[in-house]
Amino acid sequence: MEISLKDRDKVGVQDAVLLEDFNSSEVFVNNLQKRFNENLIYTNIGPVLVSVNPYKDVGIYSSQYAKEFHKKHFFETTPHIFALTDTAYRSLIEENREQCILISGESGAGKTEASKKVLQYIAEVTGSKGQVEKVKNKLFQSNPVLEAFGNAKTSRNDNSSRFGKYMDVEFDYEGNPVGGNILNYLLEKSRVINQFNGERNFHIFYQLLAGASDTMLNDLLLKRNLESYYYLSHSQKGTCNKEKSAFEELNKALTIIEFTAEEQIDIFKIIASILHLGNIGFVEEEGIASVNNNESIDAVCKLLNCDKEELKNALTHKTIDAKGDVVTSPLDRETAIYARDALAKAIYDKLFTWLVQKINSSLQANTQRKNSVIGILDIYGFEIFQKNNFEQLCINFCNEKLQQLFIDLTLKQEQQEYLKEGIEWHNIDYFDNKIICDLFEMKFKGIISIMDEECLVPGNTNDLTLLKKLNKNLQGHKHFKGFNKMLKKQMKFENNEFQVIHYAGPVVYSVKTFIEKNNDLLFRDLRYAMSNSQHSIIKNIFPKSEVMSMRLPETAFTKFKKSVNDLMKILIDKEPNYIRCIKPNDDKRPSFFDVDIVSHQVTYLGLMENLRVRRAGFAYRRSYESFLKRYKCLCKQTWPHWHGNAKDGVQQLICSLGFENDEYKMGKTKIFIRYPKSLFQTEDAFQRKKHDLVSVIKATWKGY
Ligand code: AOV
Ligand code: MG
Repeated sequence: MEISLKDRDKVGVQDAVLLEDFNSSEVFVNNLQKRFNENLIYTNIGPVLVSVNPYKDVGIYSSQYAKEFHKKHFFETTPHIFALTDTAYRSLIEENREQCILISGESGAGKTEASKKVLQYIAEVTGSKGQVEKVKNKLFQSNPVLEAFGNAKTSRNDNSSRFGKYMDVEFDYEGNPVGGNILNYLLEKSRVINQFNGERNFHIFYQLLAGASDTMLNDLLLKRNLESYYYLSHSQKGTCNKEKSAFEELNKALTIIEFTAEEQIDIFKIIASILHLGNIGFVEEEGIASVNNNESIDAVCKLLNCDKEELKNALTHKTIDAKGDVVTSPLDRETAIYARDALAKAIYDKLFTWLVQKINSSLQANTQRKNSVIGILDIYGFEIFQKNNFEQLCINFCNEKLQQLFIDLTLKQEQQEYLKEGIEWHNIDYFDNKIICDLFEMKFKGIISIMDEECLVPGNTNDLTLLKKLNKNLQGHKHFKGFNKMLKKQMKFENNEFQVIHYAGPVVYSVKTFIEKNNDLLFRDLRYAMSNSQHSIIKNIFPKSEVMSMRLPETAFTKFKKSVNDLMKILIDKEPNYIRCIKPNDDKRPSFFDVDIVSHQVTYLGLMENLRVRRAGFAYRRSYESFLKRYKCLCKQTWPHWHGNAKDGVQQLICSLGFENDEYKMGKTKIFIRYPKSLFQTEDAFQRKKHDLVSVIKATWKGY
């Protein structure tokens, strides 16, 4: 690890724990910027890796490059995603400690690319025997499939993942990948029916229209132009060549993952049926809607193999079962459109989950043994926009839980290391965000419970009654602020807004559409019609048992909370490795570092808190052997050779360097140095000595 004065001025320090002023985010960001300007996109905070998206090829991911990291100690290499992956992989193989790699950051910060680099590194350093190669291939090919169906162009990222993903890679006792499993979270299904200006629907729609042969399009009753489809007509137009080759790649990937030819065609039939569904229009007479376009509904029924009259009826009626009394009533035009869109979203969402399940069964390891795993989490980071809604509340709740996990695991790890090294442990002063997690999760009184109650209890509830209830119940909570006149003046609140003070800072949410989104309702008539379909996937994803069930369906937030809590259970048993991704500017521009934009993310990623937790203990630790090897020339007793054990050698060295007692601690195998200053002084002395030694050698050579 080179940390000479010259280097520090020019390229910053490669581990932020070595910054003199670890409380200043300005100093931290400045250090990132120095490194970024030198194309050094990675920086550590102890074991946490911070990555700044270069938006250009910086030439650091070749096979050759990967080899340089293999079997090197973390301290011997520069910060890199390969170094982090190697550490995780070796802890798994050599010490049998299960690992997870947690990647977070804003949209466009480089999370998905990072997760691919992790897989790439694993592929580089593991075997290539028949079965192993096949599994690796499938793991790689799951990406184009999930990206086709789960990614879209947004204003922030041309290839934005609109779902969260956790992937386990399973290894056998030799350390080779033998299987995998993927969990998906919260697909942004509203994108299917509507997109913001300049954004697009999921890639698959464009890929299909551009890439399918004429015969296939004919079979799917589709035309090639996007304008023909209501669900695509608002979106930004794409370039065809890219879509065409992506479609070819997708088909190859589906085949490698062992989707049969029929399954592939059935998937595309569903995608086509969604486009046709969007084109179904309604007319209204005396408040009663009817379908006005037979061509589209015919197409949907043909593709999904379902009964036309049944679907027509289901799109325009609503049946309620009120304590045994079954009542069917007609819908008005607005509600019929709502029902149609809800169906399109539900079909797409369920198709996506079905795809993930199919990939999982293909990735299932071919063995009875319990394999050890490395989990990779690529999930939306903390979000704060001009307008924050239900989706941001879910995402930010998830980030609170991940922060809680971070605190638990990092402190636990630190504590364990101190214990192992026989060093006295002092409690670290840090902000514990449990209080915010509780604000969400408390029984009866938490945000999620209150929302559920307002959704599930029949009666005249709406977004504003929900807000009232939140205000009433959570008034006085340190991390919740509801609307009131005084706050309105102070904080420019609207009367449909509330604020949560998250660990990363305050966020104002608008309750508009909360009830609708949390209810996530698909009328029973439509569920029933789908469950009667003869299409092999549709009847599978709309099982009869679910339609018949009298139980109230779970709300969207409660479902999400459960899946997040399940994820926490998976992660808590693993050793965490963190990658925090940052985007340098909002314009996807290479070589441009916008200090304000980066500072904002440093705050919301909780990086200063990361640094503080890490620095509350010892800034720097190193094994006696490597410390002695590097610095032994600074002490007469240890130079050029030290014949005793390394620990005694380091003790000699430290004494002769004049370290004060509170500056360091001697562990069983490592020296722990509290302040970076002590280390830098040592390092600078070393650099001077090296310079002197080289001069002496040069002078001696000249003398010859
Ligand atoms: P995200 O996953 O964090 O956003 P991506 O991983 O998709 O972001 O990265 C966005 C784009 O940034 C990529 O398409 C690349 O062009 C570029 N990029 C990212 N990492 C690198 C890198 N290491 N080197 C060069 N270019 C890179 V989102 O899924 O939207 O939350 O929702
Ligand atoms: Mg992504």
